[in-house]
Amino acid sequence: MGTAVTTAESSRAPHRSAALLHEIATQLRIDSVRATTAAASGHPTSCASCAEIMSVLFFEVMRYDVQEPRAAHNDVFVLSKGHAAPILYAAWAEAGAFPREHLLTLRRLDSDLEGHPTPRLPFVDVATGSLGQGLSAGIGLALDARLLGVDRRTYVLMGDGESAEGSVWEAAELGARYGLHNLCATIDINRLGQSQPTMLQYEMDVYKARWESFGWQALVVDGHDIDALLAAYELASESHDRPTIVLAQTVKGKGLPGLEGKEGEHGKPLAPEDAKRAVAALEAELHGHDGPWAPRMPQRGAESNVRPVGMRERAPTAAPPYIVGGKPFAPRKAFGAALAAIGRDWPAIVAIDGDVRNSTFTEYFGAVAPERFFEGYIAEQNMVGMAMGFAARGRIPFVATFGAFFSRAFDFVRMACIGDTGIKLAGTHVGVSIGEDGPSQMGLEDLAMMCAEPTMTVLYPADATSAWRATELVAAHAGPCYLRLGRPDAPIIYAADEQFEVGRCKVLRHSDTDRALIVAGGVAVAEALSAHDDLATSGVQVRVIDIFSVQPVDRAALVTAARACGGIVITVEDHYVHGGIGDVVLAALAEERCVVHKLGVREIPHSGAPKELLHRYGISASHIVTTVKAALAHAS
Ligand SMILES: Cc1ncc(C[n+]2csc(CCOP(=O)(O)OP(=O)(O)O)c2C)c(N)n1
Repeated sequence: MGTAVTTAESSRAPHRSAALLHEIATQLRIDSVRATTAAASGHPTSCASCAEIMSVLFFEVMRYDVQEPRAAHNDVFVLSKGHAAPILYAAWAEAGAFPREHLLTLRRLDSDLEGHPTPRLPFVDVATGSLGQGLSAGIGLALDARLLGVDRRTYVLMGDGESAEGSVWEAAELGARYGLHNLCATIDINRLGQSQPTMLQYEMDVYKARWESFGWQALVVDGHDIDALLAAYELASESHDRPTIVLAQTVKGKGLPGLEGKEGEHGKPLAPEDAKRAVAALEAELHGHDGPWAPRMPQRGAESNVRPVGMRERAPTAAPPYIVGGKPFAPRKAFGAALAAIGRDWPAIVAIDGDVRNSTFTEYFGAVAPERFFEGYIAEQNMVGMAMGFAARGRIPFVATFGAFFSRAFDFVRMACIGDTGIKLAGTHVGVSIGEDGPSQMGLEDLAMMCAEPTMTVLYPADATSAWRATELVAAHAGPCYLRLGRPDAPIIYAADEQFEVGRCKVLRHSDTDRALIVAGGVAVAEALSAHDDLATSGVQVRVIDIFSVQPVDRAALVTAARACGGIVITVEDHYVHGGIGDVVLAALAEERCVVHKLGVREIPHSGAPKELLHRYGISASHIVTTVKAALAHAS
């Protein structure tokens, strides 16, 4: 088994006895079997393989206050292999967080003990269950501890099948890059995935070589040997320069009669009769231990007043410096300036960028708060995962990259939304208006993606002033947010004292004789205003709305405006035509007597000059004019 950590290597102080920890592991197995059989679903064999790991971590290694699970001093545990939720719940019940009987409510609609963990539970920081995400969250949690100056440790438990995910290796690289010695991950190497053996099975030497090559201290242990596990976690805590991975060789279904190491049993609860037999066999191993077992409390020293960073301890604002009619300015650049202005003295704010800081302008924040700026390198999944970890502890993490590249991190975004985790995503370089770089760099489906999440707040500012205010708004907003930020310089249309709100649009042009409503966002707002002026010269009055808040959308204002304009509506957006502003407006007006014409990008675009591309793909002022005229002709 490679270079194994053995009991002999540990010269540590006496631990809670191995016999006792073994007994707790047995109890955790019993609870996992009972709960999954009661639920008639779940993953008992995935719980059974990690019972000793859980027992050792929760009842010997980790220091935490059960009554205050998110206290800044507590060691943190992330169950990345979220399908083993029953054993996580069993551990917390054993620690005294709630009565053991409650475990039998697993997976019921009226219970927070869901199939996979969510932060609805006070002891869960981030939602897991989509494999490959927990380590990234662990990095955010470990960096948060470093920023706070507390010596808490972060523990992450992964599956071996799970470690095939590329995101795990993004996280592995970054954890080493930041020298996170306060981070310790464990892989439960039980040889089996869901439908087949894992790629590496029990090739422990290969695992070790890989993790070491990524810069981690890698310790191979027998994952059912309590003393060996204790020794490994002790060594992990002694690392001063790098994170540790405990490579725990285990047996899937360990301790469950007839199921040990058996293929084809993943995700299958035991039938009631089999469960009875398994529980009886496990209970025979118990020697009358008298739980619940109090975990070790954190040692509160000089820093005992440290609290998690409060989400809204202070929400500073600053006046945007842009002048209406003045020099055009890019929304993305205004975002960078606003983030630096509000974040400089606001400790909750952190920023993570994917090697595009001079395009997203998070470099401004990096210059004023370098200790809270984290280069995420070109690893977008990990960036969003890190942000989840930060946000779980009350920080306000801004993740910035080109809007297009959030698509590769969308599963992380999805999981952040499941956890109602307050990540703040800033997507720049959206639409064809980025110009010459061409379609690979253009965010053209980001609105569809982000608006698909019902709890995601999506703001799309049209100029620098509103981009500044949107940055402040998302920072102060508790839930997940997406900020869509145009690349080119845009005319300044709002005065510094203009008030913006989530869920409110802006009516920019209106008259008593408006015959059509144009709803635009971002770069298309200037096109809509230009179309308005053009139409006015030929005697056609139109109303122009800057949507600003794409989700939630200002339905009341849209309905009022659409009615005032005789039900003729034209939407314009620098985004593919499906799933963006047009569809949001259509949905808002679904019960109205309206005709909605959607102008958006309908084909794969080409490189070119921004203005040229707006025209080529049908979203320029002249297309709006033509569409309005055709719609009016058709209606008359
Ligand atoms: C990203 C992702 N892909 C697929 C699944 C479905 N799934 C759930 S558990 C599992 C097998 C996990 O195997 P492993 O990581 O070895 O964990 P074990 O249960 O063996 O401890 C799979 C494929 C998932 N939850 N997430």
